[in-house]
Amino acid sequence: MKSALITGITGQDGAYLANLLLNKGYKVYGLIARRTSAAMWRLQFLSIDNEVELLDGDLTDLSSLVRAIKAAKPVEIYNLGAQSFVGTSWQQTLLTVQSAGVGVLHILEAIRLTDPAIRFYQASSSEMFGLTQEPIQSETTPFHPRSPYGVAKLFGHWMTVNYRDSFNMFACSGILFNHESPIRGIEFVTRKVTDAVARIKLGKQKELRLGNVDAKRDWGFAGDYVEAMWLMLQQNKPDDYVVATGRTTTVRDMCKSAFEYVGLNYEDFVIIDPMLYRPTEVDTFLGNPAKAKKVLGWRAKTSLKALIQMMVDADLIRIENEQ
Ligand code: NDP
Ligand code: GDR
Repeated sequence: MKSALITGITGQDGAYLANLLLNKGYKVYGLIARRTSAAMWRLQFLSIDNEVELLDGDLTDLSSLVRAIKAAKPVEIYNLGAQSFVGTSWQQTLLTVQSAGVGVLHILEAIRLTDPAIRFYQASSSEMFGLTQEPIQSETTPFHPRSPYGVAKLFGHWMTVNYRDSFNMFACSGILFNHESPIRGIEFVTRKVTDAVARIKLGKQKELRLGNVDAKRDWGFAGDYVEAMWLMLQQNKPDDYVVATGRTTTVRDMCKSAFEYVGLNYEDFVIIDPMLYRPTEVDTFLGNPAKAKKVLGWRAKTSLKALIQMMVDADLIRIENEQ
């Protein structure tokens, strides 16, 4: 049985990827920094909390990574762990850089010290493109990150490329655009909206405060995107891939469609709060997934409308059960 190790297994993508790998017959190990038992809610949502093996460790602690790799003996490592909320990266900047940036170097070093044949996936981000001049971003688009998070991710991306070139490691970087799901963190805008829509519909909330609703993002479904991660590690050679839908939508239109789904008009509830604007913003992201389609045979299967409806439905059930 093949083993895989996932960092960030308690996060959105970690839970979906663990589910995918279990269904493919892998033994799945997850690195977990034991902070609180509440961290297990996503694995519980997918009913796999008892099927994965958890190993203590943190991306800022190199020796814990070496120990985890020795225990799991993985053929593949998926590095999904990071402080991933862009907004927080201006407040907890060093922490973000340590997990999303230097943490990547730690795990690459841990692989180099233990078993350099392990195949490695790095969770890179469209945030690395930032202020790029190209209206549609692909693997060849120049980077110009706009947030400390984006800068940290770019360090991790280049370290991944460098370890591939320097040590012939099978290291891939997936440059993923925004992807969401019913287990998306509540701080991200899609889930903030779908949770609020459900609460407003059920009479438990009166308004929704948002920041820059003119920002445009290329949103897909996390369940689709973890398949691309796995596919990258099944190829004959390591490479970098953009993973996106190829469509972009404003926060405003995403929000409008969530309210419309439950028969409400967003304009009656949304309040624009300048305090929620970021120090620097990226107006538009739009990815070109042509390479992933051609080489990996991957495409985004879930439309934004279907995704938002799935999230609203899940939040309605969750909030009703709270009562
Ligand atoms: P989440 O924020 O949902 O999950 C992040 C995970 O990382 C959590 O399990 C968290 O653990 C863990 N983590 C945080 N700090 C550390 C650390 N120092 N050591 C070990 N683990 C740590 O993120 P997503 O699942 O949405 O994203 C997965 C990865 O993909 C992240 O690296 C993110 O930056 C990147 N990404 C995400 C995109 C998206 O749209 N979702 C797009 C592009 C890239 P805990 O819960 O205990 O804090
Ligand atoms: P993002 O996602 O920063 O793109 O990073 P987020 O959902 O936080 O923001 C998307 C856009 O919505 C605007 N916005 C708001 N955002 C939040 N969170 N809350 C609000 O109230 C609000 N109002 C407007 C933001 O300004 C932004 O333009 C996500 C993360 O998953 C990263 O880890 C990942 O790398 C990138 O996607 C790709």
